[in-house]
Amino acid sequence: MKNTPISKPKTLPKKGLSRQKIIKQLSKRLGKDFTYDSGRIVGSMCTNPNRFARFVYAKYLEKNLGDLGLFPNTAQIEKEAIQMLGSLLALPQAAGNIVSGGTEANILALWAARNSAIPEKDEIVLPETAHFCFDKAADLLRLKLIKIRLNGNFQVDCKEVKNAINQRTLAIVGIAGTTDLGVVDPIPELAEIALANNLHLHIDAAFGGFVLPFLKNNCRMPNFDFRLPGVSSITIDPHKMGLAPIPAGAILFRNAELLKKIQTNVGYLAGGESPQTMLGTKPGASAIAVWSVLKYMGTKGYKKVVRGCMALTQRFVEEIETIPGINLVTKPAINVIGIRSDLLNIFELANLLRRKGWAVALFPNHIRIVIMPHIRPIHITLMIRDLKSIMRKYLKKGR
Ligand code: 0PR
Repeated sequence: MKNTPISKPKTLPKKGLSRQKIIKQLSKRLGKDFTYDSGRIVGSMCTNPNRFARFVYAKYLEKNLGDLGLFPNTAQIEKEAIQMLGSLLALPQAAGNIVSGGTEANILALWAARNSAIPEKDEIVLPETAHFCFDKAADLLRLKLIKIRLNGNFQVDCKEVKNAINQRTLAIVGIAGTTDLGVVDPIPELAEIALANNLHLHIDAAFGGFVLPFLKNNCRMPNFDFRLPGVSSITIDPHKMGLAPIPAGAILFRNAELLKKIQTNVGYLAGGESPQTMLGTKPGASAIAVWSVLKYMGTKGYKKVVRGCMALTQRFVEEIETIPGINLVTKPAINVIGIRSDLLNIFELANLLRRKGWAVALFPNHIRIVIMPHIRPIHITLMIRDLKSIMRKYLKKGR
């Protein structure tokens, strides 16, 4: 944004330009954006979409999941994509939709929870680390967010969750892979609280959903999915670690009744009833690309990707621990790393890294690094070299 020169508003050209001219303009201008291939995007939760998924996406651009009468087979593909994601989350018969991303999925989850409860219930109990899309959801749905502080492990404090529950509580949210540090909340405990209080428990696994099931020590990790009877819905984003092209999120509900709570049946379209949720016209290509990338990668493929990211995460972490002046916020559970400093202001550190060409994410007290599949060992080597040089210079100056 900073680099965009102030220019006159553009008007629609009278005569269309040639393709060649347009492509030239686009390459010149868009070529200045960051690219995943460069390895310089080290703070984002997205990555280069899988090449085959891109091909499939481009092939089926005309498909519209807003008109199921015209595209019943696309609807079936979407359903199967949800079933495959359901099988990953221990409930192949889950109901749900491929949507535009985690934001839409989380909004749909709270919308369904609200429509399933009595009107007096309007409070959502959630960790203070919840993604800002929950603030949007609360605003849209006129819900009140009760943000709960964290325990010493950066997870939501379950005692505080219990204390916050009252007659107006509508739902609880737990996060499997927080935006800031990739932390997994104590979801089995949240599930028990939800069951005991008859509340909807929504799990935001937008990022962690495609990581946690594929970790080496996965069997030793607490469950976060539909294996826990208290879990009512889960967000999982194929356009993050699932390698699908943007836009692709998914919302999964334990049963079709929950999904029905937010469906509108459009009756006037060819082929009769067409159930829709938030969107009307909806990209079928996204759902088809998700279906394809799931089939193409299989659990074996995702395991390989996740384990590759985790090996690099481990290497990065070990290197960070040797650099004077900076520390890890906490030992990362997944491929999201928080770096903090007691010496150097974190904004300054982020700026210095940005000046060296690294696009990191900046939180109030730490820098977030996400080791996505486009990060190669050489990128780790280069980033560590720059971090060392920044800290060396700073420590020298300070003395
Ligand atoms: N839930 C969690 C846990 C998330 O981390 C995010 C996004 C969402 C929901 C919302 O997902 P959508 O952005 O798909 O609607 N987390 C990323 C973040 O805030 C989004 C992102 C991704 C931002 C790539 C920048 C970027 O380059 O970091």
